[in-house]
Amino acid sequence: MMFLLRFFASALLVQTVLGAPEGVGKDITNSTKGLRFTIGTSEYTVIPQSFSWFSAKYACKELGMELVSIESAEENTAITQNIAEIYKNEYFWTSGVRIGTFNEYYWESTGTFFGPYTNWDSTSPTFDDMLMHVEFNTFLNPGAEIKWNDFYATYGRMALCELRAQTYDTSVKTKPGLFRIGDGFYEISPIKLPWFHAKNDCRSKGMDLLSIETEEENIALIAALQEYTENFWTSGSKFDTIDYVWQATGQLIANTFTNWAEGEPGPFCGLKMNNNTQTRQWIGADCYAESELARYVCEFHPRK
Ligand SMILES: [Ca+2]
Repeated sequence: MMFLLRFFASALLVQTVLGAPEGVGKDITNSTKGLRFTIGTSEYTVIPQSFSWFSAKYACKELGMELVSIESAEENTAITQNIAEIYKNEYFWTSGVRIGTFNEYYWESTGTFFGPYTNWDSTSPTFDDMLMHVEFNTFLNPGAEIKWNDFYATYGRMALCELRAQTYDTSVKTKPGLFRIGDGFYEISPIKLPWFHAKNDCRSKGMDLLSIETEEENIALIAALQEYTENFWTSGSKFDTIDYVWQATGQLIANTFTNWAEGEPGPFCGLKMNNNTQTRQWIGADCYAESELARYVCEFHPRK
Protein backbone atom coordinates (compact mmCIF):
# COMPACT_ATOMS: atom_id res chain seq x y z
CA MET A 1 0.00 0.00 0.00
CA MET A 2 2.78 2.37 0.97
CA PHE A 3 4.56 1.52 -2.28
CA LEU A 4 1.45 2.24 -4.31
CA LEU A 5 0.91 5.58 -2.62
CA ARG A 6 4.48 6.52 -3.21
CA PHE A 7 4.16 5.47 -6.86
CA PHE A 8 1.11 7.67 -7.38
CA ALA A 9 2.72 10.56 -5.57
CA SER A 10 5.81 10.43 -7.77
CA ALA A 11 3.70 9.99 -10.92
CA LEU A 12 1.77 13.13 -9.94
CA LEU A 13 5.01 15.01 -9.36
CA VAL A 14 6.33 14.01 -12.79
CA GLN A 15 3.05 15.13 -14.34
CA THR A 16 3.33 18.51 -12.63
CA VAL A 17 6.92 19.06 -13.72
CA LEU A 18 6.42 17.99 -17.35
CA GLY A 19 2.94 19.40 -17.85
CA ALA A 20 2.79 22.70 -19.72
CA PRO A 21 1.46 25.78 -17.89
CA GLU A 22 -2.18 26.55 -18.57
CA GLY A 23 -2.85 28.32 -21.85
CA VAL A 24 0.57 27.40 -23.19
CA GLY A 25 1.33 24.87 -25.93
CA LYS A 26 2.30 21.34 -25.00
CA ASP A 27 5.68 19.73 -25.45
CA ILE A 28 4.80 17.01 -27.94
CA THR A 29 8.29 15.79 -28.81
CA ASN A 30 11.23 14.52 -26.79
CA SER A 31 13.91 16.92 -25.58
CA THR A 32 16.56 16.01 -28.17
CA LYS A 33 14.21 17.16 -30.96
CA GLY A 34 13.15 20.26 -29.08
CA LEU A 35 9.89 21.81 -28.05
CA ARG A 36 6.83 22.04 -30.29
CA PHE A 37 3.82 24.24 -29.62
CA THR A 38 0.94 25.98 -31.38
CA ILE A 39 -0.24 29.60 -31.19
CA GLY A 40 -3.33 30.46 -33.22
CA THR A 41 -2.92 29.05 -36.74
CA SER A 42 0.89 28.67 -36.52
CA GLU A 43 2.99 25.75 -35.28
CA TYR A 44 6.39 26.41 -33.69
CA THR A 45 9.44 24.23 -33.11
CA VAL A 46 12.66 24.96 -31.25
CA ILE A 47 15.67 23.15 -32.69
CA PRO A 48 17.95 23.08 -29.62
CA GLN A 49 21.30 23.25 -31.41
CA SER A 50 23.74 26.08 -32.08
CA PHE A 51 23.37 27.41 -35.64
CA SER A 52 24.59 30.34 -37.70
CA TRP A 53 21.60 32.32 -39.01
CA PHE A 54 21.72 30.65 -42.42
CA SER A 55 22.11 27.17 -40.96
CA ALA A 56 19.16 27.87 -38.64
CA LYS A 57 17.07 28.99 -41.60
CA TYR A 58 17.89 25.86 -43.60
CA ALA A 59 17.33 23.60 -40.57
CA CYS A 60 13.78 25.04 -40.38
CA LYS A 61 13.36 24.55 -44.16
CA GLU A 62 14.23 20.86 -43.75
CA LEU A 63 11.22 20.58 -41.42
CA GLY A 64 9.04 22.35 -44.01
CA MET A 65 9.06 25.44 -41.76
CA GLU A 66 10.57 28.95 -41.69
CA LEU A 67 12.41 30.92 -39.04
CA VAL A 68 9.86 32.67 -36.84
CA SER A 69 8.26 36.03 -37.65
CA ILE A 70 6.58 37.97 -34.83
CA GLU A 71 3.80 40.33 -35.87
CA SER A 72 1.98 41.07 -32.61
CA ALA A 73 2.41 41.56 -28.87
CA GLU A 74 0.13 38.53 -28.36
CA GLU A 75 2.46 36.34 -30.40
CA ASN A 76 5.57 37.68 -28.64
CA THR A 77 3.98 37.03 -25.24
CA ALA A 78 2.82 33.53 -26.15
CA ILE A 79 6.28 32.62 -27.50
CA THR A 80 7.85 33.99 -24.31
CA GLN A 81 5.49 31.88 -22.19
CA ASN A 82 6.22 28.76 -24.19
CA ILE A 83 10.01 28.88 -24.31
CA ALA A 84 11.41 31.09 -21.53
CA GLU A 85 10.95 28.56 -18.72
CA ILE A 86 12.29 25.62 -20.72
CA TYR A 87 15.19 27.34 -22.46
CA LYS A 88 16.64 29.69 -19.88
CA ASN A 89 19.43 32.09 -20.87
CA GLU A 90 19.40 31.11 -24.53
CA TYR A 91 19.56 33.00 -27.84
CA PHE A 92 17.26 32.26 -30.78
CA TRP A 93 17.36 33.34 -34.40
CA THR A 94 14.23 34.83 -35.97
CA SER A 95 13.63 35.42 -39.71
CA GLY A 96 14.28 39.14 -39.17
CA VAL A 97 16.95 40.45 -41.55
CA ARG A 98 18.21 43.49 -43.40
CA ILE A 99 20.47 43.46 -46.45
CA GLY A 100 22.77 46.15 -47.88
CA THR A 101 22.32 49.81 -47.13
CA PHE A 102 18.55 49.69 -46.85
CA ASN A 103 18.06 50.45 -43.16
CA GLU A 104 14.83 48.65 -42.56
CA TYR A 105 14.31 45.17 -41.15
CA TYR A 106 11.88 42.67 -42.64
CA TRP A 107 10.61 39.21 -41.74
CA GLU A 108 12.12 37.02 -44.40
CA SER A 109 9.51 34.31 -43.83
CA THR A 110 6.65 36.63 -44.83
CA GLY A 111 8.39 39.30 -46.92
CA THR A 112 6.89 42.09 -44.82
CA PHE A 113 8.77 44.92 -43.16
CA PHE A 114 8.79 45.14 -39.36
CA GLY A 115 5.88 46.90 -37.74
CA PRO A 116 3.68 48.35 -36.61
CA TYR A 117 4.50 46.00 -33.69
CA THR A 118 8.20 45.83 -32.74
CA ASN A 119 9.90 44.85 -29.50
CA TRP A 120 13.55 45.93 -29.81
CA ASP A 121 15.74 46.01 -26.73
CA SER A 122 17.15 49.40 -25.69
CA THR A 123 20.38 49.00 -27.72
CA SER A 124 18.80 47.91 -31.02
CA PRO A 125 18.58 48.19 -33.95
CA THR A 126 22.19 49.19 -34.71
CA PHE A 127 22.44 48.51 -38.51
CA ASP A 128 26.16 47.69 -37.94
CA ASP A 129 26.83 45.59 -41.01
CA MET A 130 25.66 44.97 -44.61
CA LEU A 131 23.90 41.82 -43.46
CA MET A 132 22.27 41.81 -40.02
CA HIS A 133 19.86 39.38 -38.42
CA VAL A 134 17.44 39.60 -35.54
CA GLU A 135 17.67 37.36 -32.49
CA PHE A 136 15.98 37.27 -29.14
CA ASN A 137 17.10 35.80 -25.84
CA THR A 138 15.65 34.41 -22.65
CA PHE A 139 18.02 36.17 -20.24
CA LEU A 140 14.87 37.39 -18.54
CA ASN A 141 13.71 38.69 -15.24
CA PRO A 142 10.64 36.74 -14.10
CA GLY A 143 7.58 37.90 -16.01
CA ALA A 144 9.61 39.87 -18.57
CA GLU A 145 9.04 39.78 -22.33
CA ILE A 146 11.51 38.51 -24.90
CA LYS A 147 13.13 41.51 -26.62
CA TRP A 148 14.76 41.69 -30.04
CA ASN A 149 18.36 42.49 -30.89
CA ASP A 150 20.12 42.78 -34.27
CA PHE A 151 23.29 40.74 -34.57
CA TYR A 152 25.82 39.04 -36.87
CA ALA A 153 24.75 35.93 -38.78
CA THR A 154 27.79 33.82 -37.93
CA TYR A 155 27.08 33.61 -34.18
CA GLY A 156 25.61 30.37 -32.83
CA ARG A 157 21.98 30.48 -31.73
CA MET A 158 19.09 28.02 -31.51
CA ALA A 159 16.50 28.00 -34.30
CA LEU A 160 12.87 28.86 -33.57
CA CYS A 161 10.87 27.70 -36.58
CA GLU A 162 7.30 28.56 -37.51
CA LEU A 163 4.84 26.90 -39.89
CA ARG A 164 2.19 29.33 -41.09
CA ALA A 165 -0.93 28.55 -43.09
CA GLN A 166 -0.41 28.61 -46.87
CA THR A 167 -1.78 31.81 -48.38
CA TYR A 168 -1.28 31.51 -52.16
CA ASP A 169 -4.64 31.53 -53.94
CA THR A 170 -4.46 28.61 -56.41
CA SER A 171 -7.97 29.39 -57.69
CA VAL A 172 -6.56 32.38 -59.61
CA LYS A 173 -5.91 30.69 -62.95
CA THR A 174 -5.91 33.77 -65.21
CA LYS A 175 -3.47 36.00 -63.34
CA PRO A 176 -1.21 37.95 -65.75
CA GLY A 177 2.10 36.11 -66.11
CA LEU A 178 0.84 32.94 -64.41
CA PHE A 179 1.99 29.57 -65.79
CA ARG A 180 2.26 26.01 -64.49
CA ILE A 181 5.17 23.56 -64.38
CA GLY A 182 4.32 20.20 -62.81
CA ASP A 183 2.51 20.83 -59.51
CA GLY A 184 3.97 24.37 -59.36
CA PHE A 185 2.38 27.79 -59.96
CA TYR A 186 4.73 30.42 -61.44
CA GLU A 187 4.31 34.16 -61.93
CA ILE A 188 6.44 36.55 -64.00
CA SER A 189 6.78 39.90 -62.24
CA PRO A 190 5.30 42.90 -64.07
CA ILE A 191 7.98 45.11 -62.45
CA LYS A 192 11.74 45.17 -61.79
CA LEU A 193 13.12 45.18 -58.23
CA PRO A 194 16.42 44.72 -56.34
CA TRP A 195 17.04 41.11 -55.23
CA PHE A 196 15.78 41.18 -51.67
CA HIS A 197 12.74 43.27 -52.56
CA ALA A 198 11.95 40.72 -55.28
CA LYS A 199 12.27 37.93 -52.70
CA ASN A 200 9.97 39.82 -50.32
CA ASP A 201 7.41 40.47 -53.04
CA CYS A 202 7.15 36.72 -53.74
CA ARG A 203 6.89 35.91 -50.01
CA SER A 204 4.18 38.50 -49.48
CA LYS A 205 2.09 36.66 -52.13
CA GLY A 206 2.59 33.34 -50.33
CA MET A 207 5.15 32.30 -52.97
CA ASP A 208 8.94 32.01 -53.18
CA LEU A 209 11.51 33.55 -55.47
CA LEU A 210 12.36 31.02 -58.21
CA SER A 211 14.62 27.99 -57.65
CA ILE A 212 15.62 25.91 -60.68
CA GLU A 213 16.25 22.41 -59.43
CA THR A 214 15.84 20.29 -62.57
CA GLU A 215 16.47 20.37 -66.31
CA GLU A 216 12.73 19.92 -66.94
CA GLU A 217 11.96 23.03 -64.89
CA ASN A 218 14.69 24.94 -66.72
CA ILE A 219 13.36 23.96 -70.18
CA ALA A 220 9.81 24.98 -69.20
CA LEU A 221 11.08 28.31 -67.83
CA ILE A 222 13.05 29.08 -71.02
CA ALA A 223 9.83 28.54 -73.00
CA ALA A 224 7.73 30.66 -70.61
CA LEU A 225 10.19 33.58 -70.73
CA GLN A 226 10.63 33.64 -74.54
CA GLU A 227 9.35 37.17 -75.06
CA TYR A 228 11.65 38.72 -72.41
CA THR A 229 15.06 39.77 -73.75
CA GLU A 230 16.33 40.67 -70.29
CA ASN A 231 17.73 38.85 -67.27
CA PHE A 232 15.79 37.53 -64.28
CA TRP A 233 16.53 37.18 -60.56
CA THR A 234 16.33 33.73 -59.00
CA SER A 235 16.52 32.80 -55.31
CA GLY A 236 20.09 31.56 -55.90
CA SER A 237 22.47 33.43 -53.61
CA LYS A 238 25.65 33.23 -51.60
CA PHE A 239 26.34 35.10 -48.37
CA ASP A 240 29.42 35.04 -46.14
CA THR A 241 31.32 31.82 -46.79
CA ILE A 242 28.34 29.71 -47.74
CA ASP A 243 28.23 28.26 -51.27
CA TYR A 244 25.41 29.18 -53.62
CA VAL A 245 22.09 28.02 -52.22
CA TRP A 246 18.51 28.23 -53.45
CA GLN A 247 17.33 30.56 -50.67
CA ALA A 248 13.75 29.45 -51.19
CA THR A 249 14.45 25.78 -50.41
CA GLY A 250 17.81 25.75 -48.63
CA GLN A 251 19.29 23.31 -51.16
CA LEU A 252 22.92 23.69 -52.23
CA ILE A 253 22.82 24.59 -55.92
CA ALA A 254 25.78 22.32 -56.65
CA ASN A 255 23.55 19.41 -55.57
CA THR A 256 20.71 20.31 -57.97
CA PHE A 257 20.61 21.37 -61.63
CA THR A 258 23.27 23.91 -62.68
CA ASN A 259 23.47 26.16 -65.74
CA TRP A 260 26.34 28.59 -65.11
CA ALA A 261 27.63 30.71 -67.99
CA GLU A 262 31.35 30.44 -68.78
CA GLY A 263 33.50 32.11 -66.11
CA GLU A 264 30.70 31.95 -63.54
CA PRO A 265 30.10 31.87 -60.67
CA GLY A 266 32.03 35.03 -59.87
CA PRO A 267 32.17 36.96 -56.60
CA PHE A 268 28.58 38.18 -56.52
CA CYS A 269 25.95 37.19 -53.93
CA GLY A 270 23.02 36.86 -56.36
CA LEU A 271 22.20 34.57 -59.30
CA LYS A 272 20.34 35.71 -62.42
CA MET A 273 19.18 33.87 -65.54
CA ASN A 274 20.81 35.86 -68.36
CA ASN A 275 19.06 37.58 -71.29
CA ASN A 276 19.78 34.81 -73.84
CA THR A 277 16.30 33.52 -74.59
CA GLN A 278 17.67 30.17 -75.86
CA THR A 279 19.94 29.18 -72.95
CA ARG A 280 19.13 31.43 -69.95
CA GLN A 281 22.57 30.65 -68.52
CA TRP A 282 23.36 31.86 -65.01
CA ILE A 283 25.35 34.96 -64.14
CA GLY A 284 26.26 36.56 -60.83
CA ALA A 285 24.71 39.89 -59.82
CA ASP A 286 24.85 42.19 -56.80
CA CYS A 287 21.98 41.29 -54.47
CA TYR A 288 22.96 44.05 -52.00
CA ALA A 289 22.55 46.90 -54.48
CA GLU A 290 19.35 48.92 -54.46
CA SER A 291 20.17 49.96 -58.05
CA GLU A 292 20.40 46.38 -59.43
CA LEU A 293 16.87 46.05 -60.79
CA ALA A 294 15.49 43.04 -62.64
CA ARG A 295 12.32 41.12 -63.24
CA TYR A 296 11.88 37.86 -61.37
CA VAL A 297 9.71 34.76 -61.24
CA CYS A 298 7.78 33.70 -58.14
CA GLU A 299 7.08 30.00 -57.57
CA PHE A 300 4.60 28.13 -55.39
CA HIS A 301 4.13 24.41 -54.70
CA PRO A 302 1.12 23.39 -52.57
CA ARG A 303 2.04 21.37 -49.46
CA LYS A 304 1.62 17.65 -49.94
CA1 LIG B 1 11.68 25.16 -58.50
